[in-house]
Amino acid sequence: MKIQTIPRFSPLLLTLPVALSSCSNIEDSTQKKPNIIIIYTDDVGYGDISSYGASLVRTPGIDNLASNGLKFTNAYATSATSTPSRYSLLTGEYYWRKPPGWRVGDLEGTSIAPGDAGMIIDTGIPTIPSMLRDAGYVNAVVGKWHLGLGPLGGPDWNGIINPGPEDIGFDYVFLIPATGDRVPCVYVENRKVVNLDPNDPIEVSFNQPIGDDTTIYNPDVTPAIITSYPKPGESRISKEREGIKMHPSFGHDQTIVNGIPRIGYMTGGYAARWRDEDMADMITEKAVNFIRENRNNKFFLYFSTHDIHVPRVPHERFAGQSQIGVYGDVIKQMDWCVGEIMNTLDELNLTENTLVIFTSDNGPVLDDGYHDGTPEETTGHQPAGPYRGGKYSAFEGGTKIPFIVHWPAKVKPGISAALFSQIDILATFASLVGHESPDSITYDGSDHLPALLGEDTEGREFVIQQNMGGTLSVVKDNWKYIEPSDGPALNPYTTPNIELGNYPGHQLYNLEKDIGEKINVAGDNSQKVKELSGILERVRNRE
Ligand code: NG6
Ligand code: CA
Repeated sequence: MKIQTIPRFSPLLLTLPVALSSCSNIEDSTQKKPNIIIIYTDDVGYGDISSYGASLVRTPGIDNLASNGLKFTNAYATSATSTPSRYSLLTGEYYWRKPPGWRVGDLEGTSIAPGDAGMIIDTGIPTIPSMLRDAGYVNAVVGKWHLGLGPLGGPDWNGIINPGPEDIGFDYVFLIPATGDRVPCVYVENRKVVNLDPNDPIEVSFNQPIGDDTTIYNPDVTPAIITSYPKPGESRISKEREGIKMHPSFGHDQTIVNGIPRIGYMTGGYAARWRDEDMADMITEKAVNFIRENRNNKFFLYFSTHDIHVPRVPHERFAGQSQIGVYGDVIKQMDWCVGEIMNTLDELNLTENTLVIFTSDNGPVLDDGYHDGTPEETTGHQPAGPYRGGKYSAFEGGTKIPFIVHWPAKVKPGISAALFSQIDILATFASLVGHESPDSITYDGSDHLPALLGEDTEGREFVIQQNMGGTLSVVKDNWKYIEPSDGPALNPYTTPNIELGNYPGHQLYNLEKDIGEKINVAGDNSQKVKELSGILERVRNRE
């Protein structure tokens, strides 16, 4: 593993006359800039963290961040699903601006990327890592990516993966390429699949079964009719036959890896396949190593956990440890990852001047395609806190997420009700590191550094949210407007079926009186409807 250890400076800085005083000024300001870590969790809801109200599962590592940092109670992801939220986080641009099919193929439109999507972020646009690289930072992404790799149709998994996160400013890259429930179930490190045996190449398809192996999960022929994944020279009776660990409830029935059926077809690459139980340890180790190796640099780490997405397969030491089943076990595991990152900072004396943001890509879901006992075992737990809906939804549960800022040198502990959106993180970081025009680095995001630091208690004027089907909502002054949509009311693939918030007429909710979005008051407030729908139209048309 090769890690860039020398910070890169922008050409502008390199051409400055090397007067001693200006040189030391630059060094001084570089010294004061914080290291930055974004811990981006998957499907963690507002109510999944004990400092946000969870009582049946404890999250001491995250609670420690909350009690010594700034806990936001009005922060939002831009979307109720992963790919759009991640795109907006890194680029400061709303993903719904992309035309349907943008680099992901025809079917998925601007929503959740399939496992063979091409690299979704244009390598020419400003991103958090490219901007920070210009400011002298060394950047790493470790964990879930889900923003496509390679050209449209996916990369050559057996070759050099190009383009990838390296082409938008990341110096060290260790990826779960898409999601834990999609093939290929392998890690990618610095443009290559880890542990790939060239004699056992990987093939991936999202259209049809491929290879000689029968990889379709068939519940009528349990444990499975799978005969795949022999290593060269091994018999065709593989480990995959040994036992099915989890049965699908919807989809997730195409290829079995590590006893777990997944979305998509895959053959080969047997030695490279991950063991889900080790995933949290694996990515934490890579993140910790990056921090250690860059202790003397300014660094940015985008640490993106698999937890608490499905399949929920905790390491053996977390299995059965919570009182709300495997859902709570993976929350505890995620909390452990956070603790390990913070312990490493403490040990290296870096905590004081490291800005850590803990947040999530979208709201929570119980059964998201596997029978893992979650709907039954989480009785009494409210994953979305007081909010309606969850992952996929236009209601608040879809995008209102935990958001904690921890930076002892600069941010006073407390609670902030400022309205904040992940769309602003790029511009806000640009401001933080002294970029000359942070507000114009992206069109959609803007500099809200004072809110991030707790100095501005109001935050942005309004927040825009996207649900799974692309329906947009806007929150302003405690009013919530959801635009009319012909989309389905419920997500049939989840149990319980999550309310998507789609409805053919206007929806308006008074969040101050009705936090659970129960009473649609659009009929009595036509002026408000006009104001908020007008904001949506203006933002949509870039006016
Ligand atoms: C859905 C999957 C769900 C999950 C989601 C992506 C089915 C029925 N559902 O299509 O299991 O993978 O995509 O989640 O296949 S996200 O958090 O990455 O957006
Ligand atoms: Ca997610």
